[in-house]
Amino acid sequence: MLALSLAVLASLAGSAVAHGGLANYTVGDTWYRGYDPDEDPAEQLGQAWMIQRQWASINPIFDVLDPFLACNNPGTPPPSYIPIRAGDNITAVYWYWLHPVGPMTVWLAACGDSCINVDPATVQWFKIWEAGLLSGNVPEGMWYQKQFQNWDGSPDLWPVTIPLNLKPGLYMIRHEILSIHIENKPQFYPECAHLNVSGTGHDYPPEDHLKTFPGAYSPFDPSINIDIYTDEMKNTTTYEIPGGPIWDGFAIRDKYCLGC
Ligand SMILES: *[C@@H]1O[C@H](CO)[C@@H](O)[C@H](O)[C@H]1NC(C)=O
Ligand SMILES: *[C@@H]1O[C@H](CO)[C@@H](O)[C@H](O)[C@H]1NC(C)=O
Ligand SMILES: *[C@@H]1O[C@H](CO)[C@@H](O)[C@H](O)[C@H]1NC(C)=O
Ligand SMILES: *[C@@H]1O[C@H](CO)[C@@H](O)[C@H](O)[C@H]1NC(C)=O
Ligand SMILES: [Cu+2]
Repeated sequence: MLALSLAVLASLAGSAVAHGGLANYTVGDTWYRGYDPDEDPAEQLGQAWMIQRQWASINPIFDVLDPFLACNNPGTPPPSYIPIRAGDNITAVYWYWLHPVGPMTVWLAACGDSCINVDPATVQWFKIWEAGLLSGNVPEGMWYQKQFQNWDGSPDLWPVTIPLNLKPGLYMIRHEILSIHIENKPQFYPECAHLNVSGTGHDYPPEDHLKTFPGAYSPFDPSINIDIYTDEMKNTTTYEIPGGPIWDGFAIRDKYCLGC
């Protein structure tokens, strides 16, 4: 275990393995293999088992207006979907993650009849989950991004719940890690998969939760274009996660169904 983490660290020290990405998804006990940028694309693209959009490299996206901010580059769609019931968890698996500072968010977008011909840059995304600074100050505090890392060789697990009342259908799910450890040079790490959501829900978020990528973020957002190493940041113990409020489906149910 220790050996593995040292090996990982060693390999990270001087090489291109420096970032990381979303390798697999689990729902209950079922594992879904994601795209692997280190393997031959020809053996992955279009395979019946593929459920994740292609991300050609582990490198970050630096520009909030990058045309591939939604589902990474090139975002080639897979043929298959992860089946999941609304209310169940989907867990993103990273085999390692290094960067400690910045928010993590999860988004969904409805595809309509199929996700395959959908351009992730044109659909309406809504945020269903977020976590940022958990305690302490901005440069040195505990962020979820740091807390979710394991250094004993076990994978880093990121579970989120598909909103119980979400109406069934085909959706894209987008996991984004935003790393802000370099001054005024944010790094975005998005990956997307296709979901086939079942259940009995009827809800969908209101208009003000719907965003596009690019579009959801401003280059001038002080949470994105940020220098975390100033004296002021040492005194700052709050961090506003970009992209607006989350929609978890519960608020609307409670409004119409008091006592449910
Ligand atoms: C996880 O995904 C990687 C490719 O990203 C694949 O090689 C591996 O087999 C997957 N693991 C499981 C348990 O599905
Ligand atoms: C489901 O995900 C939530 C986070 O969204 C987490 O708090 C909870 O522990 C997860 N449940 C299981 C069974 O993994
Ligand atoms: C989605 O799942 C439903 C069953 O819940 C199934 O009937 C349907 O064919 C699936 N759609 C796709 C595109 O896989
Ligand atoms: C940070 O807080 C300390 C202690 O309260 C104070 O002396 C200092 O002026 C603050 N610095 C800034 C940049 O706000
Ligand atoms: Cu990196």
